Amino acid sequence: MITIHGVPLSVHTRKAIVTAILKKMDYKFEVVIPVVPGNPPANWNSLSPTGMIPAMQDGDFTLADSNAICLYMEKKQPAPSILPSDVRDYGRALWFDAYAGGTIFRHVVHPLFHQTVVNPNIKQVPTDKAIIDEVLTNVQPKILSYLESQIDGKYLVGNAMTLADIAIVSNFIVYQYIGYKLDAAKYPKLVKYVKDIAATEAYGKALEDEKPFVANMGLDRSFLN
Ligand SMILES: N[C@@H](CCC(=O)N[C@@H](CS)C(=O)NCC(=O)O)C(=O)O
Repeated sequence: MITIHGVPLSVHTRKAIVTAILKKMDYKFEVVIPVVPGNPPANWNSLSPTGMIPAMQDGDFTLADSNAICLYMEKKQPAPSILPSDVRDYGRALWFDAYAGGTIFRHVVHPLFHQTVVNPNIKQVPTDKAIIDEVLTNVQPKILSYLESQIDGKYLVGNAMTLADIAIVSNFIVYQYIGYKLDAAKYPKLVKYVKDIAATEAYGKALEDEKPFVANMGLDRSFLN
């Protein structure tokens, strides 16, 4: 059995969980909250050399990084695949995964999450409203417009859920948990796309499983109703 270590509501941990659920893999979950001092287990440094979540254990084999973990699961249990067979679709799925982590998370969700949740509630540091304004006014519009231009159907790439959908939508789940709304007038395709992927069986199960964490942190789950 695979053990996934992380926090279910983390953007990157959710990628591993949705992939495991989609592939009907035998997995269990261990909570590790890196931003809370003293929380990670004693062997955390060897499980996750960066200290970040998620990390995974499969017998005596360990692995960190959501991308590595998802691709490990893809090899271990190929069906259903999270990567398209068409070479261009394959390339685009990997691109969107990289864009999700390197651009959407790093430049939008991470700063918003830190300013609205981590700083005031965990680190007891005041929220820097200038950072939030910068993200919402100058950073986010280009990213959301780009995604709006790329959506043409239920899935971002091909005709089944891929790593691209798992990674991109995971960011917008957290974005909405912390109270930000996607403007349906400006980004109608993106709004529908996120809702439809979140409602798929595998994503729906992952989101259902993380309900207690969301409630515990006082986050907003109403957008899923
Ligand atoms: N490239 C990594 C990024 C992981 C990452 O940024 N994880 C965040 C949570 S979503 C984290 O661990 N943050 C806490 C920290 O930086 O200490 C991956 O894909 O797994």
